[in-house]
Amino acid sequence: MKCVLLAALVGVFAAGWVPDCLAAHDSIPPVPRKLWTRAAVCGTVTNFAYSVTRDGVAFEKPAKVYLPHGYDAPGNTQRYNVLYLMHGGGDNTSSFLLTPHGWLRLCDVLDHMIADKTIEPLLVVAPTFYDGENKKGAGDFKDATARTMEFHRELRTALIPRVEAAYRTYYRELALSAPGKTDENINQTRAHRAFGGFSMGALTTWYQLIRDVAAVKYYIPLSGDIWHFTDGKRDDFTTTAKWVDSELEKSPYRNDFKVFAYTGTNDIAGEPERKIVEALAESAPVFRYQRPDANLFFAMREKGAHFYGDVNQYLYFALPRLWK
Ligand code: FER
Repeated sequence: MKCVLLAALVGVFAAGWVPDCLAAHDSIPPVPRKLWTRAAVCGTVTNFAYSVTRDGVAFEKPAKVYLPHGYDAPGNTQRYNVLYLMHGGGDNTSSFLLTPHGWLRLCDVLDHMIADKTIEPLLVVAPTFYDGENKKGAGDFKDATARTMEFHRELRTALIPRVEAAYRTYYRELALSAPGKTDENINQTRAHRAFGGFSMGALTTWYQLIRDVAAVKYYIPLSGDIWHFTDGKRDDFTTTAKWVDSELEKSPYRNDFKVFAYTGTNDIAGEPERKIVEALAESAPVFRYQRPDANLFFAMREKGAHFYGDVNQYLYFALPRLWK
C-alpha cells in the first residue's frame, strides 16, 4: 500500500517513472552463446516407465530421465539430487529435454553447466500429468487443470518410489535400509529433491508446494501463476495467496522450502506470475520476500516469451541456486 501511495505521488511529478517496489523484479541475464552448442561430453536421456493406479485401474506411464555424463562410469558410487520438471499444456515428456526446432535444449544447458562445474551433476526426471505422451485421456482444458493439481499424489505414491529406487539417489539409499517406509523415506530426503515446471507445469509445481511440501524442498514455477477456485469461480490473487498460506501453515515443513519463480516480460504468464508473487509477499506470511532470509525469489527476463527456448534459460539461472 505504501508503495501504491508513493507511486501515485511520484506520478504527479514524474510521469513514467515507477518506483522500485512496483517495478519490483530482478532481471534474468542472458545465458552464454555456447549453450546452443553440444558440450564436449554429454549426459544421456532415457525412457522410464512406471505404473500408476487410478480409480482402481493400473496403467503404465512414461517419463524421461536425464543421467549426467559419468553416471554409468565403472566404480561410480555417487548419489545424485533429483529435479522433476513438468511440461506445459499440450506437451509431453520430451518438451524440456529434447525439444527440436532450434530451441535451446535443456540437456545442452545441463551438459555445459555440469562440465563447467557451475552445478553439481544431478538427475532430471521429466514426467507428464497426462496419461501418456499424446495427451491420452487429457480431455478438455479443465481436465488438464485437474491433473496438474493432483499430480503430487502420483509423485509420492508412484513416481518417486519407482524412479528414485532405480537410480543412485539419497532416497534409494534409505529405501534399501528401511524398505516399507516409503513416506518417511521421501520426507527425509526432501532436501535432495526439486520440482519445477512450465506454464501448466508451473501450476503443477505450485500445487506440489501447497499440497505436499513434505516431499520436496525446492520449487521452480516457470511462467505460471496459481489458480484457485471457490464455487467454480477463480479467486483473486490476494484471496489465493491467503488460501496458500493457510494450507502451508498446516505443514511441519512450512519454514523449510524455497521458491524460485521466474518468467519473462513478454510472456502471457509474466504479469499473472508477478501478481501472485506480489500477493504471496504481502498476504502469505509463510513466504519471506526480498529479505536476507528470503524463501521466495522472483525474476523476469526482458522480452522473455512463453516457450521452452526462454524457459530453459531461466533454468540456467535457477539451477545454481538449488540445494542450499
Ligand atoms: C498462466 C498463463 C497461461 C498460467 C498458465 C497458462 C498456470 C497456460 C496456458 C496454456 O496452457 O495455454 O499464468 O498459469
